[in-house]
Amino acid sequence: METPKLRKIIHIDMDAFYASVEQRDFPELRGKPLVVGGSPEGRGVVATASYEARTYGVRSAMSSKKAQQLCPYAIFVYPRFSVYKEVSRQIREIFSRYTDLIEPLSLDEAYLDVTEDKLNIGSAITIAEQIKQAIKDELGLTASAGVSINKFVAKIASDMNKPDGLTFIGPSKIEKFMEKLPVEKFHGVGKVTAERMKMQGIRKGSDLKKLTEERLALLFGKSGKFFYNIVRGIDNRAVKPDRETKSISSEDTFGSDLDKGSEMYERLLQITQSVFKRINQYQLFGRTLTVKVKFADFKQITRSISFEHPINNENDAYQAAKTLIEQTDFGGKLVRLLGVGFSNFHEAKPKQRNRIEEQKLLF
Ligand code: DCP
Ligand code: MG
Repeated sequence: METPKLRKIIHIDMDAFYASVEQRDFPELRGKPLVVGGSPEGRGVVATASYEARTYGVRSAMSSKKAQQLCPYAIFVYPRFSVYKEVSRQIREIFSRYTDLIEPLSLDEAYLDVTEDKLNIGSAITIAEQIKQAIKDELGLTASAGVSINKFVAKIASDMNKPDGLTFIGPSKIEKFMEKLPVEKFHGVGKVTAERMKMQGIRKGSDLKKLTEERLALLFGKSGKFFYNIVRGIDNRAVKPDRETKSISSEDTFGSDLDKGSEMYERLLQITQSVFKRINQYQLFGRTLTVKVKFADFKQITRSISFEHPINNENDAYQAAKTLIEQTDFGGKLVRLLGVGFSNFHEAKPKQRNRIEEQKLLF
């Protein structure tokens, strides 16, 4: 049997994205601890921090109050989303010189499949080097790249030598690499799942590898099968070009069904927070909120609500999710799964208008 051709996948992620753009455009901010988002008076949360501020422990999603305490001399600036969107468009234009198989994950990161590249360069490492150089020369910014044969490993690799890194993990190294990888680095493993895994003695890839596919499916639902394959270096997910994001959601199947109301609300809050993290990264704010609850008897209920304006903060989202979920049997029955999703993004409108304008130009 012919062995299938190995793919060449690159994951690119800009370094301290919003903060680097600010330092590029305002030279007086260079070399300084900078916080984008929030305010020194302690309102709001940090979107990102410059590497100088990170040495004090300032991180994305931290309250500005905490950031201010950790780094009293930090400079706070408001995000300029239109500029970040423009830079995002520019980096995608650079990617498109090499391949059309580009799957953006947020404004500052994307997967590229360069198994066949437009310039016949052949080496994914060389392509990653050239892309990083073009971003530096043309945009005055740095990016980190991960190169491997699948999306999962490429994404982890891009994070390994930040900033300005390039990490290649070849096929012969993948299984060993996966065995050593801590579980919290696995796709789909948040804090809660990582804790649950640790309670069962599962700390890294090699621990997951000892479990059968059935056992993993039982413990972790759909993600279980993914874990089974990925610890063996198998991730066949394709790089999907031009994916239009129609919804952003997150759900969690619990190891043991939840019976306490307080615990359910806590989980609902955690899930809402994890969805919001991605919403912030995409800068896509939805008008429609959907919650999903599956009870121990596998009965599943989804409830949606649409607002006139997009939901742009975590608190409003959580309150709305709470109200929706209280309209189900929530509280009266054991809960197996909770999910929160957003759709109906306000971005969709301008896009449609553009299309109509383009059509007008054509006729
Ligand atoms: N972002 C946000 N809220 C978060 C996380 C990120 O608004 N909780 C925004 C700001 C970041 C951008 O998304 O600049 C990209 O997110 P990354 O996770 O890639 O973080 P950075 O690019 O800032 O840093 P790194 O160098 O670690 O990639
Ligand atoms: Mg980044």
